[in-house]
Amino acid sequence: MTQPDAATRERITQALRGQRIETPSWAYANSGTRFKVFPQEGVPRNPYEKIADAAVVHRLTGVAPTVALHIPWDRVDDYANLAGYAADQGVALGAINANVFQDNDYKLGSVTNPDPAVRRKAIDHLLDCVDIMDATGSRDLKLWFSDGTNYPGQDDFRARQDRLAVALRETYDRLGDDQRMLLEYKLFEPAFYTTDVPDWGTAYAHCLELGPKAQVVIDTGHHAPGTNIEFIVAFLLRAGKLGAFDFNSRFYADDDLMVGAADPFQLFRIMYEIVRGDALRPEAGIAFMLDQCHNIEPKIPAIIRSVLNVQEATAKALLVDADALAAAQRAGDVLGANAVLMDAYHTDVRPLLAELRADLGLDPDPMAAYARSGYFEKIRAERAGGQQAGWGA
Ligand code: RM4
Ligand code: MN
Repeated sequence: MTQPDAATRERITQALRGQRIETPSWAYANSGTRFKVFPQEGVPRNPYEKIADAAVVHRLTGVAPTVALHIPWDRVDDYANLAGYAADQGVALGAINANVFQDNDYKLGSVTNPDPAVRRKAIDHLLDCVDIMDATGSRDLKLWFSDGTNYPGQDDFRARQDRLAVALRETYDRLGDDQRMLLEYKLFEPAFYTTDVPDWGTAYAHCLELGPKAQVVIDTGHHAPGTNIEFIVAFLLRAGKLGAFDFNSRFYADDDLMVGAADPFQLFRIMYEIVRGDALRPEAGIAFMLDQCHNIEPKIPAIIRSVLNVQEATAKALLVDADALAAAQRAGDVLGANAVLMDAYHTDVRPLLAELRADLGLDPDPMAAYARSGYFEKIRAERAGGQQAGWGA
């Protein structure tokens, strides 16, 4: 396919200008596998420094104006002050991610734990997170539960679903009018036999029961190999129950690698369903978030690259000739319809994106701009000493 004509370019750049991608505070911090965490130089030592890094990503890409927090990793005394600092840096605080998976009490689960005292503690944390949202002005509470069992007979599936429903209901009822609950699912890990919210169907059923403020989050790394994620996107969008993405890519399990690295074609197919459902506009209410860990690669450039990967997949999805595709589908032209999609996918959108950035007053090449900026040299010097942030702080 040749480069798109002027009218198409205008339509696409218009849509891309409005695109918003949220970066996760924890991606700026140290992370690793269960075998080893390799610390990096210049890593933030507190939530303020994570936000400073996120602001650099936004300044260079122009499309990453919010940063998600994880509680307690990003606990501070004064959340309004943190929000004010973010605003000074040119970004805002995004989703609040609850964490009920890192306390000794949660060995047998958090909100589905057989012990009512542990369940109470877990629910109280979820309610605390809503208090934090009130202070930060965040719209979304993101819930991921590691709850599940390792052995047949270990606990009662049905009782655990009941406990989950009770916890979700209490939290849901605490939400303000403009706040939402985003329920994430994950096939397995750390529980290996059953997980209490293992798939989109389970998350969807709970969200449906809860009401309009509850929606499903699709973390792209949380499926069995070969799962057709774009079908899930289409289904949930049609049902009005898709709330957000946690983007990342995976070769094997929940690898949390850079989105678009393992399978850019899958990312394109996902973004095509978003465009097809007219859900790219921020007003459509879908939060496009990254949920990644940069264990061996430098973190800020990896996050910039990830944002660019989402942008490229989106540009290609926007390039799909909707009329030609619909005509081929109506005519039962299998090969023709497939060719329309593949033409868009094979188009090199990098020149168009470079032009768009120039139009927005940005450097056309954010990766090169970051390398030239001297920011890494600055944080390497400034952040020597102290305790680097990671999955425990
Ligand atoms: C989970 C899930 C959550 C993320 C944590 C760190 O697997 O993806 O979204 O916050 O990991
Ligand atoms: Mn996730």
